Amino acid sequence: MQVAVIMGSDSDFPIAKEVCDTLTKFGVDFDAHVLSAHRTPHDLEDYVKHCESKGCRVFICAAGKAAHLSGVVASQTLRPVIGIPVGTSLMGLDSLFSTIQMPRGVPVMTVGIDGGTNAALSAIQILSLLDDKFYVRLKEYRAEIAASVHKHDRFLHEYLPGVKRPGPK
Ligand code: RP5
Repeated sequence: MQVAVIMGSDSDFPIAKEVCDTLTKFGVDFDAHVLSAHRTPHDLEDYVKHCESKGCRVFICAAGKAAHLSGVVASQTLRPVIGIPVGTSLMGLDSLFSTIQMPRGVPVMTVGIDGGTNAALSAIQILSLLDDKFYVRLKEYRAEIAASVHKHDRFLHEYLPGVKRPGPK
């Protein structure tokens, strides 16, 4: 297992699914579970130990509200932990602050609110340090997203022929 994906509740699944879909697309070997820092603390601890024994390189944790999941996982491993604040309530600001504001010494790398895809990509960037295959796939992905922007730009100008393309004045 290269990456462990943990969500604090099944209600976080839409965001965790983004993570899992992206990891699948890049051919990452991962495992995913619903485990709560508050509701199943002992199971969470056991699972982090299990992941370490399986050689897990990166943890991705998605949680909302008083989002302590990433921080609790980070307290139990030296592997990088990527936190996703889920926008469950208060526009996600409660989750964002709970995830990002870690005490000195126990970092959590935090992506934007509901940033499932970017969390997966960050994990893949970490894995690319160990395996060039992921570096190559990331390069292809950047080319794909640039092509998609160009396609939409062409569409806009076909749809609105009067709109001038930005260019030198
Ligand atoms: C957090 O509380 C979970 O990560 C979830 O985002 C939020 C709400 O959980 P549920 O009440 O939907 O189970 O622990």
